[in-house]
Amino acid sequence: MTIDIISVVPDLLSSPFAHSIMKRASDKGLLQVNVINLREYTTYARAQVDDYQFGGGAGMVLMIEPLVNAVEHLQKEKQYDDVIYLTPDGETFNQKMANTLSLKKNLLMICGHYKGIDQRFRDHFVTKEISIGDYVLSGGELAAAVLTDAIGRLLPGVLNDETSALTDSFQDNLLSPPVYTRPEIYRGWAIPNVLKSGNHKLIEEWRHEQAIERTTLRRPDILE
Ligand code: 6GU
Repeated sequence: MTIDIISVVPDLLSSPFAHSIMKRASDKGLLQVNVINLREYTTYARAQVDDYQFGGGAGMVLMIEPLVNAVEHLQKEKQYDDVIYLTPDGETFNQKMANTLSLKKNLLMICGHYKGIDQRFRDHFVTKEISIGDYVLSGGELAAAVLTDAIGRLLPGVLNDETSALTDSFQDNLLSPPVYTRPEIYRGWAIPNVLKSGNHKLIEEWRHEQAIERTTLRRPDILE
């Protein structure tokens, strides 16, 4: 899968995919992330990509022309399944959307900045608008990194243990149960006995109960 990300601050996206699971995904050739600098696609002087908004008001708006230049240039190489604009007024991202997007071949993400982007680009080029939550970030880059991570780790072969994405929180509308590792007792705090029982059926039952209890307490809204 490829994810292309258009940004005016491409440096913000140099590190998130260079480590850990995202690095493994790209080393294995399962996920290719390309960050595109919008300023390379402007014809305006001094690499200008934004301007004041018509009608007045504070804040700059990304101009349509550099965005279209960039998208149409990229579209010569590949066809995108979706052109995603990251914006606080988009649909709130969740695990189900990550699952759906992980089945696509080529995604293009557009990061806005300042007051956003010219509405005509949204009307004519964007196919999905996504937010990562009800708060405002200074740009779409961190949101694009969040989506790319959530999608990338779902690609077959990215995680070592293929079952581990299936047991994630949210994957079955339940939060994950507690987990423990060595030492067995720390400062007198012991791990639950059942985890040492060797009885896999009992352990699975306990984990399921814990997941239900945790979800009931913390996120009754997602419980089916
Ligand atoms: Cl996708 N962008 C920005 N700028 N702020 C956000 C967001 C996206 N999602 C939540 N807040």
